[in-house]
Amino acid sequence: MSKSLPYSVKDVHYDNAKFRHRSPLKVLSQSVLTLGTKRNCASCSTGKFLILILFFGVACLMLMSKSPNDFDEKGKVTFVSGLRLGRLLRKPPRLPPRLSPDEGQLRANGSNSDPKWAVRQQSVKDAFDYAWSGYRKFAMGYDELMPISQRGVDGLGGLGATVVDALDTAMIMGLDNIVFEAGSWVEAHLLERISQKDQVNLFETTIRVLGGLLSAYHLSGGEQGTLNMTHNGPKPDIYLNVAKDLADRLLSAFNSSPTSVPYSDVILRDSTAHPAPGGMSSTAEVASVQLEFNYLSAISGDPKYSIEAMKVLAHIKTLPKTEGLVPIYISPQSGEFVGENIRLGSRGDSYYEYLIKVWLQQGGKMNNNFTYLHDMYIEAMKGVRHLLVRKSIPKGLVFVGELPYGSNGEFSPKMDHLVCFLPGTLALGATKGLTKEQALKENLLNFEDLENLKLAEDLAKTCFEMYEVTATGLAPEIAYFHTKEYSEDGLQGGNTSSMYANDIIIKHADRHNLLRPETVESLFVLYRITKDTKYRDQGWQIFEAFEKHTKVKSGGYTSLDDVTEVPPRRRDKMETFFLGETLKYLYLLFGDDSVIPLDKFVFNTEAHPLPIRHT
Ligand code: DMJ
Repeated sequence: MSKSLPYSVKDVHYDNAKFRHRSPLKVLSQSVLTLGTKRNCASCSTGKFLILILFFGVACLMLMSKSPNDFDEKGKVTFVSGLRLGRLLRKPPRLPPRLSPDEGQLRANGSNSDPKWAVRQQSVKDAFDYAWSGYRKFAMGYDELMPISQRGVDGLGGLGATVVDALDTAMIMGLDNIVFEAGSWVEAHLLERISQKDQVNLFETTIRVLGGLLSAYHLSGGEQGTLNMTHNGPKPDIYLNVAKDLADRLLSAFNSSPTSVPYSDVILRDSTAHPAPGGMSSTAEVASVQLEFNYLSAISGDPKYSIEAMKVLAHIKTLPKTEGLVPIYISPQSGEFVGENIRLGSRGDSYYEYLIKVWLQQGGKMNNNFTYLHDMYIEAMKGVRHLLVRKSIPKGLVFVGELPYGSNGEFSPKMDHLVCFLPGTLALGATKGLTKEQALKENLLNFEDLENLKLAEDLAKTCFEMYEVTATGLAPEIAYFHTKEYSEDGLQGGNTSSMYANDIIIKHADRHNLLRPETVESLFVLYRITKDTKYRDQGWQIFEAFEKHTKVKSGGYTSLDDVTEVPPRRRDKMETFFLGETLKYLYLLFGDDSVIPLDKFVFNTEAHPLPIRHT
């Protein structure tokens, strides 16, 4: 194992001492001391006289001056000198760190007013329209479009997953015709499908179909029309009824298991459930259904969904962990983690995402029933910084690796594209959806938050470079990073003109791109939080690469086999998350911050926004 210093020690750029506020009393006593030591004057009579005058003046100020804060509860001004003295002696609050120079610049740019972003946002909307038209033409009602073969395929159990995943994106984009088509399909077919279909995966069905229905409910005016982004398609209650029917069947995954860890698969038609073939459930899967089940309980008035889902997190809280990090498998039979494989890529990722998002969903307060989730998240992120974060050579990209054999085994410098959700989650967890500027101004960021925010920005850069480094400008599914301990002869990032070509290693088996959203998701969150327009520029570059290499002439967009060659070999699949997530995040990235604000909504792991409960 590498002996290099952990990220948190090596890369702290925040010197908290420089933000510390000094009290007037401290200033005075320090001045006296300085006077005494430097000029040896305190013993002479003039010196003593000056000090006396100084003390007298300060005492007068304390007794006589008043400020707008000196009001009692009834609005009367108070003149209790003890209070003022107390205030002077009290440990002063830490002043917000000074903004980095580029932030002043960012404000001056007024990036939201630049019309080019409206034009770019329209291009994303056109791309969504194009993707939907291809799907509707060749695959309406199937889970996914195979754009090259021009037909549909049911890869997710046959619930028309693209229709439901795409629905709220169409609402957000104001594409009323698509809302009408997708909504009408849901109303006409989905209940029947749910009652007839066989096996589905609990997690995939929850995040894509249930999550999509719940967002559609909210955005179409559910909850007494608190928000209504569309006037087309069915009434909100239609979505709610379908969601309840689906969730009632999915609950069998929880009820059939002997522990609070649910089985991974459900047979919809008879509401039975069983474990995955190997017997294990994925940690990310069982811990990433809570946002959806909680919201369903809130709007249906039936607590059973939330109760079952939250039992999983309460149970995981009691299990042993490695600095907050958990193995990627968990047994529904024993309720214990299985194996030692720790990673933030597949099967691990959204466990960490939901810890902080469920806490935020429940109002983001300390000292309530959900605080344990925040604590678990903070501990896990410390663990990530200590055990999983390294820098590549020669150019020093910060990346998150894996511990396939636990913390005593060898470190693997492998990073799935899936890990690129992490920059966004880290930034969100740090500011709780406020802008960085606002959070700094209000002195809301503690040391952990600042470290996590810094890591978020570093990792977002790495995720972007995973695109920038290839010949197509699109990221591979998995990248390895060149370190002192690890290199692979004959393999590098693909594009020799990139300054990171030697830092990033792309193996032959990992060169595909599935139109995944994680990097643009993080660019969107980081843009909203930092207001740094570089995230928009990067998002635009990625969008252009999708347009250039994945658009299919006859309709839709396709996954690729190899991002390192031009033209790239193509696969024949348009994943549902391209419409549900990738294009939604790009659209929001180029648009106005007031649309789905991050302090009022949490996005589930499939990018379906659910409102935060403000109680
Ligand atoms: C999505 O289905 C979800 O984001 C999930 O959490 C992981 N990956 C895919 C998209 O890449």
